Amino acid sequence: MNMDPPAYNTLVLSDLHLGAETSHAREATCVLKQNQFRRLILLGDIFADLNFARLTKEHWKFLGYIRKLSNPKRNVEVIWVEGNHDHGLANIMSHLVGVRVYQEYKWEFCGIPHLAIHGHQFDGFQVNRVRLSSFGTSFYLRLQKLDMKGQPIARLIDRLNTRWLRMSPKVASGALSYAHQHGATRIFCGHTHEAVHIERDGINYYNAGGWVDSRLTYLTIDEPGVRIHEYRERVDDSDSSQERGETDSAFADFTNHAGLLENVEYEGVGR
Ligand SMILES: [Mn+2]
Repeated sequence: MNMDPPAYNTLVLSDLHLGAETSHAREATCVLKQNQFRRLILLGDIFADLNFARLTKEHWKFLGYIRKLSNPKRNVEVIWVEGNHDHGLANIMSHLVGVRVYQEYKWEFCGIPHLAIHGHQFDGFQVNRVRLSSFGTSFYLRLQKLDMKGQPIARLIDRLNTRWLRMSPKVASGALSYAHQHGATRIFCGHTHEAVHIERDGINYYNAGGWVDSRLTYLTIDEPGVRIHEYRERVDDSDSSQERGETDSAFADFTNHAGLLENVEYEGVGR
């Protein structure tokens, strides 16, 4: 049909903030469909909060695709690392999309110890003042939405952006120290929504960025190394319907196609 998409060992994606109006769920689903990988790490804040009523059709489609990938026949290991926004998700996720949820995830690849952790652990503000800061985040996400509608509020957003990004070096430095303490040579975070790579004393820190800002990014890990990718829309990806009214049918699709039928299918496989 068409050429095989690039095959990676691991793909890392974070901060999709499903349920937020600024979430680029459709684009994230495209990335998963257009690439091949043996392991997928959802590195936290995939949900903006646990209010499922806010999920749109595209948001359910993303979850449906995760569920599909977690089918053992696919031979993809799907790992969900909890963030500050999807904190407390473990039970729901393991049932809803059939993936395991971790606080942090350690693995080895090419003899290199890897560690994935969302990153809010290294942001003093978040840890000490959880409620205030999650309010701050939803406020920030709402402002971005206003910006998308072209309201004259861009200056305030710029100032908030600068503030938000100030947290990025803090998370980077906390993560690098944490990696050092825990014997990891590569550490992967999200949380800051800014994709970066920083090397310090032989330890590499990578941030996967996010899916709510103008830059949509993800990481891949392979034998040659780690790469930061920026998602760019292909012409044939576009499908602008994102109406909340379609949520019910998207939910039905999710339970029918991604859920029950596949369970029945793979129960019969081992015989
Ligand atoms: Mn976060």
